Amino acid sequence: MKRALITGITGQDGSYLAEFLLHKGYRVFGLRRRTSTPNYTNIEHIVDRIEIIDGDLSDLSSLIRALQISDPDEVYNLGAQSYVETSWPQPLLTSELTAIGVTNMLEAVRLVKPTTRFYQASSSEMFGKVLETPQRETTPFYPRSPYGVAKVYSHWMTVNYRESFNLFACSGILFNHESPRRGIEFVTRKVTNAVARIKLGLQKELRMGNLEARRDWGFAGDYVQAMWLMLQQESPEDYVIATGETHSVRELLEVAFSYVGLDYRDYVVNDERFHRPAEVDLLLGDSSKAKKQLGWERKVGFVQLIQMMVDSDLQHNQARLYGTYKDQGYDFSDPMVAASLSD
Ligand code: NDP
Ligand code: GDR
Repeated sequence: MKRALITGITGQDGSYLAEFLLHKGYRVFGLRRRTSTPNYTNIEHIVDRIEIIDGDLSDLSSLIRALQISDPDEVYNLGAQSYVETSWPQPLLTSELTAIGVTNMLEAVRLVKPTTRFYQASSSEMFGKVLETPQRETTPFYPRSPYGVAKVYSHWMTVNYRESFNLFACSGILFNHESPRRGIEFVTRKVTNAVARIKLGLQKELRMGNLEARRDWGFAGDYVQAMWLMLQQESPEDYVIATGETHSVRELLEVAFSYVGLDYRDYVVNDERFHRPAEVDLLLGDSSKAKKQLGWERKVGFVQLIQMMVDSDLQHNQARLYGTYKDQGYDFSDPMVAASLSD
């Protein structure tokens, strides 16, 4: 039985990857940082099948301990301060976790078990102000946020540990990938959640930033398979993982609102607070290397992805609404009540 240690297990990708590895028969260990209230929403359905180890990317000794306990064949380093917008007001924390945290993890692997295969979650944000379109493995980096800068550092540290210490270390340069488990502040989930709430009468408007930014959006469930494939190769390399399609935030709004029969122009309000000090205008990835060498291809398309997320947010918000009505004493066994609330 192969053993894997995942950092960022409670996040979007960590939860999909854990499911994927369990399905492959792995023994899965997950590093989680202590929080005052447990944050297991994404993993509650599998938490009894994974082994949780307390630790923090900023604490090398806790990572060494996690490596000793899990004794992994593969480490997937997904933990990070991953929200680009937060990286401006909190640049030092972002550097501490998203940059130095990776060196801590690489050091822990080198010191405890250097034969471990290591995956680093690199990002299309490293391309930033793009110097070539579509972006591929050889496109130069020009990050546009403290987050992007931190990811460039950690990307090159991973390459450096591969070349200096002969670690089997790979960086996956993943373009935006989303799912119903996406954090609520990221643009896709912010939109699909608002669409559901507006449809259900829980929200009146949606305040947004730059609608012209373009992203290459894929489904997280497809992308975690690519992470695993990278660690199954004969030699460690870096790969771009993307759909090869780009859409604007405005197109995202059109798809999400029209799915429930609404026009986004009736609800969206421009709000300066959501405009960034420096923007990444256009991302479009070329993942032909991954297709050729890993045999990887995305399965879920853009419209299908957004509709899946709207459906899921409708369900969540409806359940919450029903809960509220229940607390107020509504009788759901009465078909008239159920029908009036489900419209
Ligand atoms: P999430 O924000 O959903 O998850 C981040 C995870 O990191 C959470 O489990 C979080 O724990 C954990 N974490 C944060 N700080 C620490 C810390 N100090 N010590 C240990 N764990 C910590 O991100 P995603 O799942 O979307 O992304 C996974 C990785 O991939 C990240 O590194 C991200 O930067 C990168 N990436 C993501 C892309 C995307 O489109 N999703 C694209 C390219 C790269 P907690 O729950 O406690 O906050
Ligand atoms: P991004 O994702 O910064 O690409 O980073 P995000 O969804 O936050 O933004 C995408 C684009 O949408 C524009 N935008 C808004 N964004 C947010 N969050 N809220 C808004 O109201 C809004 N209005 C417009 C943004 O300006 C931006 O252009 C994600 C993260 O997962 C990173 O960790 C990862 O590395 C990259 O994707 C690839």
